[in-house]
Amino acid sequence: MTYTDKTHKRYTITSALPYANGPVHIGHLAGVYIPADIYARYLRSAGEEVLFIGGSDEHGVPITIKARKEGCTPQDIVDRYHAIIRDSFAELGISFDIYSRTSCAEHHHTAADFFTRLHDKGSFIEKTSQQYYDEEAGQFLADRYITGTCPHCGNEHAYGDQCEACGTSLAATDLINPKSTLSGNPPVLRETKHWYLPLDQDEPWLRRWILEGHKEDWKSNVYGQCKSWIDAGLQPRAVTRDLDWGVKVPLTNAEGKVLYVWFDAPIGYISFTKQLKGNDWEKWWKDKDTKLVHFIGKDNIVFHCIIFPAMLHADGSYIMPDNVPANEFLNLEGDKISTSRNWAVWLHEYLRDFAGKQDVLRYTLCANAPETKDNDFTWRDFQLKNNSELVAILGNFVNRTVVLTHKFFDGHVPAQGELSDLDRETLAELATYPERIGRSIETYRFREALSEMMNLARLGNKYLTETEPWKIAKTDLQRAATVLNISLQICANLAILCEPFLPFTAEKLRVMLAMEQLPWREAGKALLEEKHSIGQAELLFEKIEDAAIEAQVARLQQTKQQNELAAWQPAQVKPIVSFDDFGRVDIRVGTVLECTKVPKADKLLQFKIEDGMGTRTIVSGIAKHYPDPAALVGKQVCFIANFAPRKLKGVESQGMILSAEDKDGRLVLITPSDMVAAGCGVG
Ligand code: B3M
Ligand code: ZN
Repeated sequence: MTYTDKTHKRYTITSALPYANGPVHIGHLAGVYIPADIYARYLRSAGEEVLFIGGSDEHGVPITIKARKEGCTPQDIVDRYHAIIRDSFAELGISFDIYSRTSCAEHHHTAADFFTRLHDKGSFIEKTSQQYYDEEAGQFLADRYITGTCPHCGNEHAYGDQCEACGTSLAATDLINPKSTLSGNPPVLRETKHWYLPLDQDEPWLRRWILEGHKEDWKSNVYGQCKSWIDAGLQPRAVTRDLDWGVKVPLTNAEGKVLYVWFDAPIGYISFTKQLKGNDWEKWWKDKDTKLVHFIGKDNIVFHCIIFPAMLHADGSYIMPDNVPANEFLNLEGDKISTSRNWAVWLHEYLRDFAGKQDVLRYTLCANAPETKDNDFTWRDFQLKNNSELVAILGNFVNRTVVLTHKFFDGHVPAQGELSDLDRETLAELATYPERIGRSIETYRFREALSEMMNLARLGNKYLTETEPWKIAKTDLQRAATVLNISLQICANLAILCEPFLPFTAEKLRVMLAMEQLPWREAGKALLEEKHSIGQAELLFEKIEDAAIEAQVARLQQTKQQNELAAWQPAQVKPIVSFDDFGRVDIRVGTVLECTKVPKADKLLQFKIEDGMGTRTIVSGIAKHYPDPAALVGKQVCFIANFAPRKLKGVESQGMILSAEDKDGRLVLITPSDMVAAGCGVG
């Protein structure tokens, strides 16, 4: 039973298949998996027939590039990351009915058969064209094997299939100054044959289906992207590639060719259904009474709204997605999440550092989900959401109710006596929540749904504060009984209504209240019978201390520094100087006789140097880098002997000591590699 949709019998829910070239991070979770899981859990609770599909995308150039970098096979890469991704999803409670992978045999068959069917129907055009080839690597340069400047936005690191800066999908030949990522060389053009989906022919029905049919119910970001694609005029799109990793093109004249990863990956949704449902798979994909919903990030919109539907349409026997609730992007501490710069919170690391706190992450990411615009995750906000919402509102309400029930009624649900106006109003308000939350979820407004759920806990807290059962129990135990009965009913309702968002908390609540898992339709009313005996109070959430947050912030700080160092480039070379000009600078070696800090100057060291003719004093700004100046005594340094003397903090400096400035700003003294006579020249 749902509130907004009476026409569908069952729901096929897909979530984008993450590339198995790295672990998943909070951006993936907030954008795709948390909302999809909330939707699936809610519909199951509402008694609907649900199939929730996930799996790893194990083909494509991102995988082969990673394998090449690490000197292992693509299979090694996908085996490693598939396991990490699958296990971390399971630990976070993402309730897939199946989590499979596109390198498995069933998927290869299904994708190859799909291609063959379209090929036999004449749905493709075959075209020979000139494509980029790397002569040194001996290979065609598909997709990410080629980079260059985006002709639309000028981004110099656009890929052969897409510019990530402006989101435009590209053909490799569109790139300005193309370069092979294999050899770094400019590529040459070579002839090769490929199969194309003639998307230009799909325009009329796509216009009717999306632009006329889904103006109201698709999110405006999704609708807008589709409209600009269609309005710009769709082009035929190659669905094969010259690569050796992927699903082999099932034709005899196609040696060395595989299906384009974006052709085979969405078919994964279908092949995984087959793995799970056997012969019964078709109703999930072909019955008009099935509602198909794709959860994705905004960079996948064109593939799920135009290309995959065009493939399904060409086959002719499939249903179309009813909705594609794509999210925008989540940033981390104000910066774009980036796998290559390690600017991310990785799920498997979170689960290690915050063991048992899955629901805190689920809560924070849903509350901050980038539903209508890009959004930011910060560790401080994560701490605040835990401490002042989960602990202070939801946890506190449940804890007070359960503890008081034990204290005054021996852990038994007390009887509801005569109701006051406040009781009646509170119960009436409680009754409105299941529909309020349900409608928000059904219309993909998960943040709103979550905040409604918390409003019910707020209602409970307010009710306790106004009725003060801990005081009243001393004079009017019957009144306290009514209040705690109503509070317990709110707790029991929360156990149902928080489950899609916070499944681990829902489970704890059920144990605490000694209740079964009840369906959504039961919510809104009294659920616990008088005299029912509840379990012991247990804290639903614990405070997160500053130290835990500071450790995470420090790790990110360190990552930022590492990235800055990695991006470091030496300064430009200064204008040419002549031999004579250089000869005017008199550089010599001296031996350090004394070295001390200059009082009241935290940057300066004062050296007494033996220069072969006598001694001289030189002041140098390297104190921060040499905290133990006495240790320099006896070392040899290079200095400019004819540097104009100058006063520093009252000390006359008679020369300049040479040091190198490292890329992190650290100063290192220049020392001859062997002892030499003090005063000898350097040149
Ligand atoms: N692997 C792209 C991505 O992770 C891709 C999604 C496939 S869904 C069929 O952004
Ligand atoms: Zn661009």
